[in-house]
Amino acid sequence: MHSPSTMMKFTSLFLVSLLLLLLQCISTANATKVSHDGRAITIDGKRRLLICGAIHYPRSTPEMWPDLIKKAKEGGLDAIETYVFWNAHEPFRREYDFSGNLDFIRFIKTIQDHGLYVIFRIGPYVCAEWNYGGFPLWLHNMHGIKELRTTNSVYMKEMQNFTEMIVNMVKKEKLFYDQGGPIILSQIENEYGNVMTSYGHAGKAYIDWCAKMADSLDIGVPWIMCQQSDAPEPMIDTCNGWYCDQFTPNNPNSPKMFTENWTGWFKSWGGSDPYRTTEDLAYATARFFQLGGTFNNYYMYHGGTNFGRTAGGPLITTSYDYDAPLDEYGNFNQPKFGHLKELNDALHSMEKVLTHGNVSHTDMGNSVSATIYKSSDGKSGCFLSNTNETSDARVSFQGEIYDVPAWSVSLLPDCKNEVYNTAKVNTETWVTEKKSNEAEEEPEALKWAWRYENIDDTVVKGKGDKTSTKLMDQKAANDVSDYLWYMTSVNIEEKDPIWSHDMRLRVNCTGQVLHAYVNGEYVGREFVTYGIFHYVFEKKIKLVPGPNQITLLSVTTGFQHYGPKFDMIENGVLGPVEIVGRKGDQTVITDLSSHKWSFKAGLKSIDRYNNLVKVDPSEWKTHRVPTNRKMTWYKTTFKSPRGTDPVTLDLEGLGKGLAWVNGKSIGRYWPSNIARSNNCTKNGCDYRGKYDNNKCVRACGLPSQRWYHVPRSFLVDGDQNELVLFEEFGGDPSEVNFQTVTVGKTCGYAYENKTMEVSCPGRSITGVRFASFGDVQGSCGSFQKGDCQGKKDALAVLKKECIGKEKCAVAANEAMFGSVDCRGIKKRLVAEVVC
Ligand SMILES: *[C@@H]1O[C@H](CO)[C@@H](O)[C@H](O)[C@H]1NC(C)=O
Ligand SMILES: *[C@@H]1O[C@H](CO)[C@@H](O)[C@H](O)[C@H]1NC(C)=O
Ligand SMILES: *[C@@H]1O[C@H](CO)[C@@H](O)[C@H](O)[C@H]1NC(C)=O
Ligand SMILES: *[C@@H]1O[C@H](CO)[C@@H](O)[C@H](O)[C@H]1NC(C)=O
Ligand SMILES: *[C@@H]1O[C@H](CO)[C@@H](O)[C@H](O)[C@H]1NC(C)=O
Ligand SMILES: *[C@@H]1O[C@H](CO)[C@@H](O)[C@H](O)[C@H]1NC(C)=O
Ligand SMILES: *[C@H]1O[C@H](CO)[C@@H](O)[C@H](O)[C@H]1NC(C)=O
Repeated sequence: MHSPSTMMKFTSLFLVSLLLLLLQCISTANATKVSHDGRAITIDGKRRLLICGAIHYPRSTPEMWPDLIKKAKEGGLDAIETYVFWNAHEPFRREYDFSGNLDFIRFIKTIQDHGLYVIFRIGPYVCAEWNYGGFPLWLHNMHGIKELRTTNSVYMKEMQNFTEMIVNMVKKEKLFYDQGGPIILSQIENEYGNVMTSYGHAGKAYIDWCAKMADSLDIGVPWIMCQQSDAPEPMIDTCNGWYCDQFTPNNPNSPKMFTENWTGWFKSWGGSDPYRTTEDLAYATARFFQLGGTFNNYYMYHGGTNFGRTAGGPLITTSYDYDAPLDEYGNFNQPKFGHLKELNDALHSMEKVLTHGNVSHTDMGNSVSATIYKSSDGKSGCFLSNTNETSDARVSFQGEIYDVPAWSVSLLPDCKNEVYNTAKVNTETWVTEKKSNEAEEEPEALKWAWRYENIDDTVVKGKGDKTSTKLMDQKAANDVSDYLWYMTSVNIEEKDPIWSHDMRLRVNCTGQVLHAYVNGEYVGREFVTYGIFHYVFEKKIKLVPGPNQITLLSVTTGFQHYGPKFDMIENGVLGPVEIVGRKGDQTVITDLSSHKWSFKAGLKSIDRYNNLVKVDPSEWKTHRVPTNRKMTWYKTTFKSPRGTDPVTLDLEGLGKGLAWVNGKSIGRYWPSNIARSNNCTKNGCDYRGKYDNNKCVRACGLPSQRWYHVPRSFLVDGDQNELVLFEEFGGDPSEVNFQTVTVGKTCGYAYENKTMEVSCPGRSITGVRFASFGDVQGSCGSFQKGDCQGKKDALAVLKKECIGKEKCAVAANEAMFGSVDCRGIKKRLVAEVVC
């Protein structure tokens, strides 16, 4: 007989085991918390419309992350996407770094804290305009490795080792979705489909192995492979590009996903500044969803900065702004941010019908079409698109009239009211400006100390730490520095046939910059032109009878990061290296390529981690600061600019080199590299018609990059901040100064019956330069009144409503601005205000 108490115990035991059983069932179901069908990614069994944005953690700082992510959430994103950067984490084999801005676990947790998901693209080949595509150089140099990204067992072992370690780190912190974390998708390899054929049969075998290996890691969320039209199951094939509306995944069970929707483009040394219009980016995104897409990733959402030596090659600038919705400094890039926010919000309001509804398309002629999504609960959502590049359309749809401008898409979430059109921008345009250091009333010029880099060992003595009779690919030096010295000695006598009064040194160069010295004397330098990958250096030299010391300094600005077998592309001085003698019209050539060469990587004052080596303070001189001296160090102290606006360093006047603030590398600089391209579009860029990276460019004839981001967290309060520059080419530091980046003026727009907003973040509106309600012409900075405008004085209305406020919202209607008939032309309220 059981006593009541045992009975109770029994019952509770029974209940507990029932509960455990139940929990077990649930956790089995949890194994597929994130899954997908042919329509969409599903989370907890629900189809989702997901809008993501790329933010690469090493391109900002942990102090910037919360603000960037908060803004991304405000912009209507569901998820942040990032790559993992192998060469940053494992710069030397089995020597790891996850500190500071490499603390990707902290990055993921910050995203989690803001309630967003994470798309975790491990790669570990990442492209990303990142040095060597993210591969560590030691990998390339390992015994038994020839090519990367193919069925090479040494490579595969290392790739698996790193991938597995990263996955384990993530699992340990319980960051995958089925562990309660924010990561809903992961990626293996990257855009391999673009290059696979160049690997022959091995290519397919390799990508199948990648899929198996990834799958075996058992991460509980789906894996994706972008640009991989034959992605083996269960990998999901996704699309990267300017437009993905025509993309269909290879498996009917895979949803249509746009993993890289390029929001702009990167910049190159010697190139001008490419940008992508807001209207066209919104158009590409809206078209993608109109035609069945359910997952979009804006690449980049925040581009940021290539600190240190992380920029890709051969010529990627330190700024990786990308014309993204958040600019390099983390500020809103308006109108792009606001216009996409409205689009993202409109799309989210249609989530259910877009992921469940039946689709029908109606061709309305002249490239106009209507798409209707209808779900079983009677709800519907519609798109009207006009893909004609020149002709605006006025269409009748379900009894209503709609204006659909050329190359635009309208969203009608209830199939009746147009809440959004990609070409009708209602977001203000911010014009940022740089202000000089406000720390002092009248900023004094910076006081410089200077010293030379001691290069006697290489240019005079020719002392290296490695010798060979073969010229060396700069990658063989394990990427410990931008600088690699090539040294040889040539014995020459006056009786030699080569001897003449017109002798030249000729070097076939594959690196980005070459400096040459003969017998300790500088001969000259040359650098690669944007768009051309190698050049021939040829300069007159003076030799002496007997031994002559020839020293070449090859400088990289980042190793190749993309292309078929990009990892094999050589960089540096690979020959021929020749001495060319001329006697009358006779030319005699001595080839030095297979001489005995010695090599030395790096400079004395920079260690292999790109940190500054401590030098005796007495080496720094303060008198007669030289200008136009190459291989020169400059140092100064400065006051941290007041306030919280982002800080930038104006390096106008300098040549090329590297910069550190308080010991932290802010990257390579090269303000003397001027964009020669005459491709700049006068009067702005027409958003209509297919975009590519040459279509819209600005800043022709200007330095590719004059300003360099100094994150606030690199600075200390007060005047004890230190800036150190290594000037490789020679320059004049007297104009160097720190500035803050703020919004200088803003232009607001609103079509009739909408609300115009203008704002001066952190300060107040001080003036109104232009205001009109009617058919305004021109663009921000050059507005002109049209033929018709409201009867009231728009300027006076704006001044009254806005001056003294940080933000003001004004209704664009006749009640406010007076009646006016613009005979069919859509009226707009347009204003330009000063912050
Ligand atoms: C990676 O390789 C090292 C040996 O070089 C080994 O100790 C380590 O366990 C490996 N890591 C993984 C995740 O396989
Ligand atoms: C675009 O519109 C113009 C003018 O109506 C027309 O001539 C042209 O054929 C259209 N193009 C396309 C691709 O529909
Ligand atoms: C969607 O299409 C299917 C197959 O054609 C049909 O059975 C279903 O009734 C449709 N649903 C709606 C809401 O139209
Ligand atoms: C110069 O270098 C380039 C790139 O490495 C190579 O293609 C070319 O053949 C070289 N020129 C000569 C004359 O060897
Ligand atoms: C200029 O534009 C053309 C085509 O639009 C392109 O082929 C070329 O590469 C561009 N040149 C530069 C320097 O960007
Ligand atoms: C704006 O609202 C007014 C008053 O409701 C209306 O008469 C007018 O047609 C509207 N204009 C537009 C473009 O919607
Ligand atoms: C996304 O947009 C970029 C341009 O911003 C474009 O190059 C890219 O092809 C688009 N992605 C796809 C998958 O089409």
